Amino acid sequence: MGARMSAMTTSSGPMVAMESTIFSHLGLPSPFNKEGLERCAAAIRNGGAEPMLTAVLDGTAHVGIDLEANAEQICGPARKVAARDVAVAVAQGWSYGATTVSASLMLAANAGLSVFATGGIGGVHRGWPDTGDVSADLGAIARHQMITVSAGAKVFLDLAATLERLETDSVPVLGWKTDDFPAFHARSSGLSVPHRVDSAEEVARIARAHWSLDGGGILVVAPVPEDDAIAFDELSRAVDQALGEADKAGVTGAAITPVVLGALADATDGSSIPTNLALAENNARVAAEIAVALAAND
Ligand code: PSU
Ligand code: MN
Repeated sequence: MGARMSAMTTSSGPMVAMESTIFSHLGLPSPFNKEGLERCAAAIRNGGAEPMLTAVLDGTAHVGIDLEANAEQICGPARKVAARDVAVAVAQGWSYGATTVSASLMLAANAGLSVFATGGIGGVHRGWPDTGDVSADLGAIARHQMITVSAGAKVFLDLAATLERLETDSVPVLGWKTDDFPAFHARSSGLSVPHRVDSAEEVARIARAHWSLDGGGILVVAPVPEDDAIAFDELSRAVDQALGEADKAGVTGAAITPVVLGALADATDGSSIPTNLALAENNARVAAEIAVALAAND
């Protein structure tokens, strides 16, 4: 028997896939997660595309969920579902498996979508030579023929090593109207992107060329809007503090990201949260623009 899949691909127009981890209790605290979900969905709709949230609900893998009817559950407690967990969550009938970037890409690509919006991707963790902790997000981005829009990778990662890994995996990393690799809450990490793009049409042309050569995924990195950004120095100090706390608490593996994001909110007196919402909304807006350009090219 195949996996229970539900793709609400009713429209044949432009669609943008979204992950659910960021909107669950694992991502943003209540009530900001609900606000984030509404703002991202509205940004995609206003851009002329359909938001397609991914999640495992009662053992069914969804791509496209009625957001109004299911907001309570989506913004509630969840088990984290990365690509390795999707089949288990379906087969064991998990009530709410919140999909990370890797799981969302797996499901959305399977449903025939081409564009995905998230906040910040996972990547190579600091200290990875000892722990081997490299997010499954990177492998999924490389593998699936999808365009992922993010505000760079989460800032507590080893960003230089993350870019190296993306190069090794032959992922085109495109700076959205920028030459700098963004650092999630900050507009620049001080690292350069290999390529810059200045329009959605340019991204669509690159995607078509990449896919005609059987290439995998493409990563578009969009810096957080200026008004909502945190300065890199301030952010670096907060990150060091947050990582120190996670280390003291003995957190490892998949639990690290939710714990560090929480500690980061504390270390910035909560200012990382509106920044997180603003960057997710901005990514959703950019993703919709790209989805529309891609559909026009069909
Ligand atoms: N960024 C956020 N909140 C999150 C995540 C990213 O602001 O909750 C999630 C995403 O779902 C991402 C995941 O795919 O963290 C990566 O987790 P890990 O580092 O364990 O692979
Ligand atoms: Mn990990």
